[in-house]
Amino acid sequence: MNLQVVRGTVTGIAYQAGQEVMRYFNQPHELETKGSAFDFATEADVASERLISDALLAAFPDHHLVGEEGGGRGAPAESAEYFWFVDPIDGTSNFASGIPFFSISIALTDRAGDLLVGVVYNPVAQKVFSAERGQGATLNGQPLQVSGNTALDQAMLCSGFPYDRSNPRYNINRWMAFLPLARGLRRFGSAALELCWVAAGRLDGYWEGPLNYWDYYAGMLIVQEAGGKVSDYAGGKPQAEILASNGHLHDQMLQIIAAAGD
Ligand code: 2AM
Ligand code: CA
Repeated sequence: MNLQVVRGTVTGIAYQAGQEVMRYFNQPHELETKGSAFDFATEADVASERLISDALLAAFPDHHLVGEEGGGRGAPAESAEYFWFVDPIDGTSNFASGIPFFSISIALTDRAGDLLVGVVYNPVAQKVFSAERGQGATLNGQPLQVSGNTALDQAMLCSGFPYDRSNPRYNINRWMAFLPLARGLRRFGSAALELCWVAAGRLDGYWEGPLNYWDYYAGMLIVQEAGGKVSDYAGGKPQAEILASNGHLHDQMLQIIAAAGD
């Protein structure tokens, strides 16, 4: 498979999905809750996933597709060699509130789970972030590079809070630990785009969890290909909890996370 061609195909599909999503933005929404009142999808999430999965499976019928709003399409997961992870709107809560910070996130892995291609599209700003394993990351075609910042007191950091409210302190201790140490802390509400902002050097570090594969796979490859580092909260392979940084601040951030607790 020619990953450069795949990257171009996926970029086109993400762009089309972005146009579809923008037709729904700032319109009244029907919210369909999924588990809890804070976890929901709009009709735009469903329409976007349908557009993306139809287009991806038309181009790659032998692949399996995992999507936030249903997924499970394409070749059976047991036999497929390649897997797509699709978040049709990352930042749904922003989207539903008319806040212009959300994205479309699409990643390709092989059977072993190694990331091959990642595309994140911000349809409001018309910015497409993409990466291909070993070939670097770009923003609208221009190469991306993480920041060179080595000082935490000069760092702009970012995090997020989960939908699951069963633990009311969730992530507050980490937030409190970084607050006096960093130049700034932000919470924007789209994991995929926040990872891209680490890749672009706007943010020096970002942590959040739990996240799903479709939230972070594309952004994770974009950070790595921009020269940054991505791990779980213990420095290992990311699962549900993600620490992404410019690399220089990674160990220091791991220590602070380990000491802080939830
Ligand atoms: P979503 O908008 O696609 O649902 C917000 O902090 C970011 O985290 C968004 O990327 C959101 O994705 C994701 N997110 C928030 N809570 C989550 C949870 N409990 N599980 C998975 N992803 C979550
Ligand atoms: Ca989503």
